[in-house]
Amino acid sequence: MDLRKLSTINALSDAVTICEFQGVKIVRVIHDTAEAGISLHGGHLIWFKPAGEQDVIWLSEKAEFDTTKAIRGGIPVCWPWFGKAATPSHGFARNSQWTLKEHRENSNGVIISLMLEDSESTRKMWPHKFKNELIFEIGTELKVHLTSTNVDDHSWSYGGALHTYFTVADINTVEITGMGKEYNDSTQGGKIAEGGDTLTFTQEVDRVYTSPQDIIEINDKNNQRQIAVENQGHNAAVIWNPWQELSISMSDMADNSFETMVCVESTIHGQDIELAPGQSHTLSTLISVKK
Ligand code: TA6
Repeated sequence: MDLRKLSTINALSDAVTICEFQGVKIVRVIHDTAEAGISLHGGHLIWFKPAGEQDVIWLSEKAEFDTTKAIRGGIPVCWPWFGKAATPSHGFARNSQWTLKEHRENSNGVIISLMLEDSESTRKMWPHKFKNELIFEIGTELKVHLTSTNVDDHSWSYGGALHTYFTVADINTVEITGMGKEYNDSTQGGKIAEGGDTLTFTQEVDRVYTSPQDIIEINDKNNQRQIAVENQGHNAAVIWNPWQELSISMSDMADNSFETMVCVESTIHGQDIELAPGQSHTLSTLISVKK
């Protein structure tokens, strides 16, 4: 199913329409500068394609769309914890129904803003009141900002990630720079390790880089392009490729689909962000393509 061609159920403006797939509502953006799709289930961006460019974001051909599961690919919003720190894995935000709050557009692009607030069901998993605003700036570049606000009467802390899956032509020829040297190796129980300036892939990579530079670059040689990832409000960058064995074990990934993806994630890990009542913090990722 080509999600971009779903029939419109509601046209909100020249550039923004709502469509639906298997009960999942998708905000579809078609603008002179770019095209994008954002699932309200998970607040999850599922495609982004600047005009005249190939897709930048990877979505699994076996991604499952139902309102109970996280979507494989895109930009999962992992919140209020990263990974298996608690259940469900990567938090509940990527499995929650977000609300479309605002859409705006001009000749530079389109801004979509979504909201997620605590509810009885979130408070059962995490006993705090919060307000999350997720802003997507869609144009020749993609900017995603997740602002979390403490609306409770006590402090709380959180971790998480904008867990972006990028499309690459062939993982075997991809080089990543800017992630820094020190990392915790999640394939070795979080062992602290040190790598070189350039990361290449010959097996599963699951690393939490603890002192990334301002910009991480994915050199996608076979596509003859570089993708620059500028993260803000983070304290780590996770880089992940599951390689073959793990892909085979995952029902929502095709056996060889690891060859065309890599995750570079704007991450809050280890040291959570603590917010006093009324305080906010923003986690961002800014994505651009260079030739
Ligand atoms: O970000 C890397 C990671 O935490 C890996 O350890 C891997 O499990 C991946 O995320 C996907 O997690 P998920 O819960 O979506 O299967």
